[in-house]
Amino acid sequence: MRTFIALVAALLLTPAPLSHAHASGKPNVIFILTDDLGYSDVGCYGATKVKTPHIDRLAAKGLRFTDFHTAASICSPSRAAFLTGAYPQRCGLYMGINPQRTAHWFLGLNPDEITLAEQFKKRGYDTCMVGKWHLGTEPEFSMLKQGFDEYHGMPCNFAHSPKFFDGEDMTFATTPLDRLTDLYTDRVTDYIRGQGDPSTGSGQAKPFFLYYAHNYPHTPFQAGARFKGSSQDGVRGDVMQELDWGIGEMMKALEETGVAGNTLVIFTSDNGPTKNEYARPYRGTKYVTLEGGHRVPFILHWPTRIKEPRVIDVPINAMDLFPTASEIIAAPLPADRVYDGESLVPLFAGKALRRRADDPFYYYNCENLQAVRMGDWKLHLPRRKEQLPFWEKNKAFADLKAPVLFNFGSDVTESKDLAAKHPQIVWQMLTLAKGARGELGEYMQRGNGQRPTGTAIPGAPIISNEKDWRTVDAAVVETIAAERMKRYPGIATKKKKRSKKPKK
Ligand SMILES: [Ca+2]
Repeated sequence: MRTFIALVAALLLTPAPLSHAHASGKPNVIFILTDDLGYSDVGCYGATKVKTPHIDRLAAKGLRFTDFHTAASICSPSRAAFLTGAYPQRCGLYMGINPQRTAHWFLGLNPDEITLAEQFKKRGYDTCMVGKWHLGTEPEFSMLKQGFDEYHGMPCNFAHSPKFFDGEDMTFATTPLDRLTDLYTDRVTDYIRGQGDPSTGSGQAKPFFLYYAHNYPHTPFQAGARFKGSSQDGVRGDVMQELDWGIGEMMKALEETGVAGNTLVIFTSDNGPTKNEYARPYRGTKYVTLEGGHRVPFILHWPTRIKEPRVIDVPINAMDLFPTASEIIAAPLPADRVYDGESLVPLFAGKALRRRADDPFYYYNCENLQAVRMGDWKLHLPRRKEQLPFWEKNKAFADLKAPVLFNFGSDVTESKDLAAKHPQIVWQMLTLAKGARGELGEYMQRGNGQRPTGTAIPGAPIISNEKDWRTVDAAVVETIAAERMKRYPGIATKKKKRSKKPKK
């Protein structure tokens, strides 16, 4: 009897089928990931020098989160976390991948990782990626082998490689930066129009997942002719306004094909901006674990399921995307690995998440665990210079001898150290940090929950910081160099030119 009641209750609690869904009942999902766009870079988050009406409209009709955190303050690890649902340290991709770097050219997101795109494929979706990949450039790490049916874009930072691809074909040896938003917008809108077929009356043949990872406002950037001088914030502002325009064109294509209602659009960024003025009111920038590096806009827009627009201050993070998307397409989470996030679906209807507000969030910078969040508390952990990644820009905390404790309740700018006043909280958070290091590692220390980094050369050393490459055995270095020469016969000449300035 109890079983029967439980069954009836379960049936009653099962969410109603999605209305206005296309034939298969599955929603489309578009994940817009901008690059180096900070907390106050768009109008609805406080921008004053640029106008972003299209992004603002998504927020005004959807959910706008004010306490969203990326899993890293630089590109590659942040992207790995979005796509795998795991901390970068867990999925093995915690370094900033640069194909020009001796220690990194052969690394990437492990092909054994299950990406978001692969989840969608399991449920019969069409998958497409437009934009920047930055999870390895060797063929072993291609996005086309990680669940995406098609690809169009600039896979790396311009400084790493200026090439533009359509699938595996290079269409520009040097991407015309002033046309980048146009190129992306054309492909995104063509893709949407090609999917939707309202003339059949039954909508699309297949639902789609589109990962739109625009390279802007990461540098270098140029605005298209129509946007030059359009903003009050120079070229960067013009580029922001053009990016916003492109999102407006994308929404238009969804509306024209009749699928806007049942398409979940996610808008966010991979990390904070390079200048603090775009991260305000938060302290810090990209490259650091102060809030400016991790706290960015996060907007969900889905008219058929998110009926009541709201601003939500519940702390959420990048690892929540994977379980959220999996739940809405009814794809079970793979049972053979740990997921670090939680589905945000309850928030759509104003319900609470399972995790408590004081469950910890860990701020790693490459292999160095630098801060822990617990409710309103944030503890910056002691650290030594040698633990820091080379891109670290937080000079104030570069050689931190004692923990520094902030409380967001009274201090969003991380400026008043309360560590001396709250030794018990400090102790509790140091204990959490110790546990995290045991599982997710620390500089020169493996954690028991870390999965292997993807490598195109099996058995090659995984070195996150180029400076430590010199510790690698000479014979191993030679073998790897030989493989590189085989793959890139001209590499020696190029290396000379590049050796002056290491790039992120
Ligand atoms: Ca970035």
